[in-house]
Amino acid sequence: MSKIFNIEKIKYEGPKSKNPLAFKYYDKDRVVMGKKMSEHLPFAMAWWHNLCAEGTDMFGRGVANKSFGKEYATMEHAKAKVDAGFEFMQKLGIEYFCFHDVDIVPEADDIKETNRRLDEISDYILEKMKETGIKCLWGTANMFSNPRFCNGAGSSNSAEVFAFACAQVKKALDITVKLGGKGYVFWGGREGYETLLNTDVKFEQENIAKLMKMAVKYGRSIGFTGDFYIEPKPKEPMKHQYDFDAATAIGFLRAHDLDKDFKMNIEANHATLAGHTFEHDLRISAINGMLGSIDANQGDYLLGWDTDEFPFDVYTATMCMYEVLKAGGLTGGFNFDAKNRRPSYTDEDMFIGYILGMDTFALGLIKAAELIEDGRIDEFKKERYSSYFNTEIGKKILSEDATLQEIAAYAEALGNAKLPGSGRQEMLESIVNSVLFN
Ligand code: XUL
Ligand code: CO
Repeated sequence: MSKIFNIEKIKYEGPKSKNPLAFKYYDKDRVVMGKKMSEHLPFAMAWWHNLCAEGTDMFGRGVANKSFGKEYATMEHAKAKVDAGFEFMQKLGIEYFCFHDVDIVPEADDIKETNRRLDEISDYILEKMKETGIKCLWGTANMFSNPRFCNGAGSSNSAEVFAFACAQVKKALDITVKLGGKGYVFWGGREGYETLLNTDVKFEQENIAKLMKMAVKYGRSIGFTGDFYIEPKPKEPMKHQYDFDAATAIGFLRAHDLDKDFKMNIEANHATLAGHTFEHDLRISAINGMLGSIDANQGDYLLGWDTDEFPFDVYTATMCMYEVLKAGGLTGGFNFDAKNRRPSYTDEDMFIGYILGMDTFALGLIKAAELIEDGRIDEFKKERYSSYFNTEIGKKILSEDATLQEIAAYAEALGNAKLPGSGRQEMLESIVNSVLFN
């Protein structure tokens, strides 16, 4: 193994360990509800945050050094990132990675040269994948950084820019297929608007659907059998983004006949920006048969933007894993779309961030399984709707031939209704606490 990071392989040492460079809960072979933790939790490294982002923000330049000993924006640097990334994943026991096209090579002025670089680097990545057994979870095209995408990609007002979006999606699909990626993501980075005064929403949405349809057709023609994903986000960078949340994205996919090829990639911090909980968007995806993959991170309730923090909140991770277990698992995985805080700029911090994230989800998995095995929440929920199954009027309502008049006549004959059973929210919350902190 190369030696870019002066850090040993991270081991499981158990909850009592005080070693910051050890897992406290993620014990990959531990069996939970009949499956190994590593099977429940296919973790992925996000190329962009981990190997590219240096902590630049609106007020200051980077603090972390991600040169890995090479000159930035060169192919030597791109290869050093591959070396660093694979060493990092091996040392943490992470089996997957996710990438944007421009995370893996510096973008050239001419797209033909960018594509040549992508061919070169993907050969190099493929070698590393064969050597290590590490796989690609999903790929995507970054269609939000280049100034040409200032008005969006598929939603751009410029037909020429739309053509460049097609070229990028085509190449990103080629590379994803070459690397055996399980999925392909569309995060509509600038697919939205700043003001309705200059925007034809219907036209823009139809064009996005057109781009996605062409991508599906092309992807299937080159042998991509995985899922396409929409990653909903309500705002940032645009004031309003079209893939606002899971419900909106699912409606869009159905309206454009794309729902057979697409699923959701739900990001925790995007759900909270939309005014939902993470588990809400997971549930909405799951009940529509569209829970595909997860971008595992967390936001900050005091800040109104996408802070992409490493997940630390065990309550939320437990609720997430409860949804995932109930849905029978993910077809995708858990991609840490997360970055260290700007002042945490050392190599050690990179590892500690992933250890925190992996441990938080491992703990969430253990606790969600306990909640399910405890059974009180499921039992309560079942009982709560029981009047539909154990009363005549309930059965009538659920029957195929129910009519409004007949059911209304039942209510009129009764004159008044009893209050529905108590929601017992506090009791349920107390069950969650007792399972979490037994
Ligand atoms: C941005 C975001 C992206 C997508 C991939 O908020 O989440 O990094 O995950 O384009
Ligand atoms: Co994301």
